[in-house]
Amino acid sequence: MSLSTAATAATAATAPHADRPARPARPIKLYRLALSGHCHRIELMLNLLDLPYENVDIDLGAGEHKQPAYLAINPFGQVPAIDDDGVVLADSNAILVYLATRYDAQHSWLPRDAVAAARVQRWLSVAAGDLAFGAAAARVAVLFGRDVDTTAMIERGVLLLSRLEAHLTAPNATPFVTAATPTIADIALYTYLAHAPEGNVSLAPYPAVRAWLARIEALPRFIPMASTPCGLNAVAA
Ligand SMILES: N[C@@H](CCC(=O)N[C@@H](CS)C(=O)NCC(=O)O)C(=O)O
Repeated sequence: MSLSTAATAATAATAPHADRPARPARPIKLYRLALSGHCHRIELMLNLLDLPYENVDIDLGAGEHKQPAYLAINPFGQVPAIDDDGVVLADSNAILVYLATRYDAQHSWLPRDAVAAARVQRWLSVAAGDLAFGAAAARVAVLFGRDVDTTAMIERGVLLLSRLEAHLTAPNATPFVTAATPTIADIALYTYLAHAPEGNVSLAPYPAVRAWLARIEALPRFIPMASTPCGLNAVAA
């Protein structure tokens, strides 16, 4: 191979997604549980990006997620996972990164700027930590009638909401969590915060958080996750 040929090949190899279509050739398979916020964040992102997809419901109640067929898709035995024409990925935040990087030509959902990208990652970590083990865990316990003490989960959810309220009302606050336009950080945080009352975590004391949730719900092609008559929703009904 000549040097100029090698240089051309190297350029082609490093050009971002030069060989990739702007849209999937066929619908992306989303392995999911309809009541899972981790799964909803992917379905929401697929809709916001206007990508074709098909849901494949996994029966967690029957243990389908621990059977060999599904473990071949995600050895961790969890939903969500996707199959995009042979690209099989698990973990909701990893899938958000993939969808934004591969299909958002404007790079607005996951900015390429170092500081902006780090700010998005910071909230993805919050979604996988304080949110997952706080408000989301409390909701799962209530929803599935688990005999566990949810006090610490609820406290963690309340602390996160008060921190997010402060973040959204700070002098330098932006309409979305990290920017003037939404990013995958907003999507990772949205579902379990919107459904926090189902786990007995109230949104009432947090007007800025509620306004931010409403801004996400006003985005074109937004789709909700079905709400359940649990926790504070049961009290309100
Ligand atoms: N880090 C994972 C967590 C996913 C997760 O916890 N999924 C739950 C449903 S919401 C699940 O599959 N639970 C079954 C299990 O862990 O055995 C992600 O972000 O996708």
